[in-house]
Amino acid sequence: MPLSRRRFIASSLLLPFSTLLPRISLASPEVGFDYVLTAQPATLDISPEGSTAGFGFDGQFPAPVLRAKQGQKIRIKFINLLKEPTTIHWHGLRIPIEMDGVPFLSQPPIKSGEFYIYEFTPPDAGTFWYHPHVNSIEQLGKGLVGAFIVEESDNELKKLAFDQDIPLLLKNWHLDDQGHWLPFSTPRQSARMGTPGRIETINGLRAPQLKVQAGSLVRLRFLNVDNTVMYRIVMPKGLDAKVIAIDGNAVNVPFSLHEPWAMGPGMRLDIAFIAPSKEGQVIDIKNRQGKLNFNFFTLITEGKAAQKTKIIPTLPASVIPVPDIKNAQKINFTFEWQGAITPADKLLQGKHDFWVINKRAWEGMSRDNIPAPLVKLELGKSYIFNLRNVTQYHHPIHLHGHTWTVLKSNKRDIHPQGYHTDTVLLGKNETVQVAFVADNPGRWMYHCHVIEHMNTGLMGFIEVS
Ligand SMILES: [Cu+2]
Repeated sequence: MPLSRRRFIASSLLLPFSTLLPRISLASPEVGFDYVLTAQPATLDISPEGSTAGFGFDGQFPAPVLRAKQGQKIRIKFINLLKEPTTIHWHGLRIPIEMDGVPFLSQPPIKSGEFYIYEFTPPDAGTFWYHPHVNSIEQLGKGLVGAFIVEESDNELKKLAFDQDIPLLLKNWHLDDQGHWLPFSTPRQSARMGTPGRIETINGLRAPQLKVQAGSLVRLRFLNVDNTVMYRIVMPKGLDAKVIAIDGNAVNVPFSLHEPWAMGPGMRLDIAFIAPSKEGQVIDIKNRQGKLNFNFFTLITEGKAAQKTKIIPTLPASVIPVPDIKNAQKINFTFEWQGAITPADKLLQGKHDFWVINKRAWEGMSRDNIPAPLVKLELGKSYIFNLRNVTQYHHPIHLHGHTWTVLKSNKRDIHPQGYHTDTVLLGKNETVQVAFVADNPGRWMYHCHVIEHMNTGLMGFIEVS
């Protein structure tokens, strides 16, 4: 496996911490794959007073950080060692429908003991992630979430000259202090903001202290892999930190964060900064909850700064197709609440439809029963989606297989103008306009990434042909 080996060496130079090391999967000595990956039961050490039987990719949390190269094919043999069917969806990647990992729509569910070969060429460099699209509440909730990094070309990487590249998986676990699972979902909460977990972690650690080299150029890749929780990232004043990418896509001009940055489930944020040049400096990264900032994790500088002065680079420009705004067809989508909360405080059992897209709740699907798409789009044409949230709750709306250009909102200025995303966060009563070229043929899931909302109606698919 020459490719994996090379990747391992290159990456380990960037990541000096054992908890952050990408682990190359070697479940079996197979040739011809960049990764061999399993989903399997795992023992999780998240709670302070006891461990937990959960799930893990390769039986571990955090999951292996998978690294691909922009424009280069990657082959992953994925083996299902769970006792139930699963798949992997590669969130944010513009890849063919057969590789999208949605059961029935893009592939048969992978049964227990079976494998599936995922093989694709990622067109965009950036921070993406991977997770099942089967029994999502439990499979994601119990630990099947991981970072998928598409690296820039070697030439570009050299120019960017990051000294450290640190993926940060943000996840809130439905666990008590003794390690017992708590309900992932209750009807009462599903019909509102969703059911939050109790234990907050970064890469599976509670309020960790991470070391960074003094004076080094650091790339932090925040990934909200939680089922429910919204994070608002606050960078410390006095640190020269800049946003270089939003939801996996490079921004044209890196910018400083003056306000907390809201990240709903599924969203990502890349921040670059130059670490203070003195040893032992403490950098607190905070999460805003309500009106207060809480410590999320701490970076501590170590070692001696190199002589050379660093600058924060701009990532290579996005290659997302540019929509033809003037001739684009406009389509309205209204995300709405439709009541019917019975029984109010019992565990979620049976099917509840609390949410609708254009008056329709997702009915679920099987091999022999695939519902109609929300809309059919013409391959190659440009579209403007008018995303209307007429509820009192936030919804991070995610489209598979395509990347949107964000045009405007009725509530806020869009900054940066025309940024790209696969998951747009709609605030309460907010309407956001996004545009894109429907250039990827297939049936693409289109849903809220608050998993409970998606499970209780806020899901559908679009067909591009
Ligand atoms: Cu939602």
